[in-house]
Amino acid sequence: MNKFIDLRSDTVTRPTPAMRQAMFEAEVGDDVFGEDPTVNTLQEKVAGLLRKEAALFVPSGTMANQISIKSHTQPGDEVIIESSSHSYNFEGGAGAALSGIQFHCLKGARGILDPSQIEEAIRPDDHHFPVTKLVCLENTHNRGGGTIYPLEKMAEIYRIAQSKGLFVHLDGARLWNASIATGIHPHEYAQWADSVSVCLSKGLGAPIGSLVAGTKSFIHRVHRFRKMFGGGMRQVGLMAAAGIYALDHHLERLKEDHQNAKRLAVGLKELKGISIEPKHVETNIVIFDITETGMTGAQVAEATKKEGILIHAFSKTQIRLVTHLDVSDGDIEEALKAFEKIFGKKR
Ligand code: TLP
Repeated sequence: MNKFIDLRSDTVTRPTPAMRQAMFEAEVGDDVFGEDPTVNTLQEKVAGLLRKEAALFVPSGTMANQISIKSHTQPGDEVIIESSSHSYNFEGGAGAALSGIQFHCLKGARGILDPSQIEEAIRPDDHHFPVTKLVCLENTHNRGGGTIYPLEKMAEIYRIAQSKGLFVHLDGARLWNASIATGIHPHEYAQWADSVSVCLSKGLGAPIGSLVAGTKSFIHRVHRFRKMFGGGMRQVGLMAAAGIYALDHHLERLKEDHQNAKRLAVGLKELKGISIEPKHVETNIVIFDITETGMTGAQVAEATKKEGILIHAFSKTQIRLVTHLDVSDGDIEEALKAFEKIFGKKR
């Protein structure tokens, strides 16, 4: 048993006994031959949820995003993206290394771009410029603090992209959180993107796995790149079974994570030197500023660790906390007590 309350990420969850049982019982086959029935069921289920023609199971969110980018572009193309997005910052430079694209970064408001910013960033058809080919969006936005992309903005961005002949890829690693928080069905978000990646290994609590969804011909192309990049897996129905279990049992409970995140934000706001706006906490991610505490992020992480709480220091001045399946409301109260011990209450 992990003795720490681990708020570093929602990726740290361990499969529950019931999920392990589902994995144990999974029917499997060789998925590189397309013969794993559990993988096929998961792919159909996710394609159905997102109302796309097809979906493909891949090992990670990073692979899901990068093979999508690769499938939409040619080397030298430009991809419009928000400057703090995951695909630009935290995927090892894969866009440049694997697809030969260049990113055109735009600064969003807590990760959310205005459609007019995208419209302005699209290059004219002139031989001096790279060809703008793709727009990447992230919903919820991780670095933005779990921010939800408003549906109308996504619709407007898609309209602009279509009118200029561009594709839209949605990094929906936490699209489930956006959907549970708003009551907007995942397919309503997915309709405003040509391709969507979703993760099973974050809030949903599966040990591994993401999917890419899109048209049949797009998924055919993505499948080739999954193979090329070494992502073809064999009896991986064991993992797909965990994903199916997660979709059937762990979706609705995301609202508990959202309540816990809000509780953290409200409690943190009472503490000395901490700057946070609880109304900005829309899902399961809490980001706060510690400049006024006089401590660095690394120092805070060390201090909370001594109290049994693991956190992620984004930078010298910013901390991120993520709530998830393995964190109870009691754990949140304990974490708040530890933060109070470190920072003290505001007077
Ligand atoms: N995010 C992880 C870390 O990589 C930072 C986290 O702890 O939040 N898109 C988004 C929006 C993500 O947040 C992540 C992972 C990914 C893609 C990549 O997924 P994996 O880790 O499965 O490659």
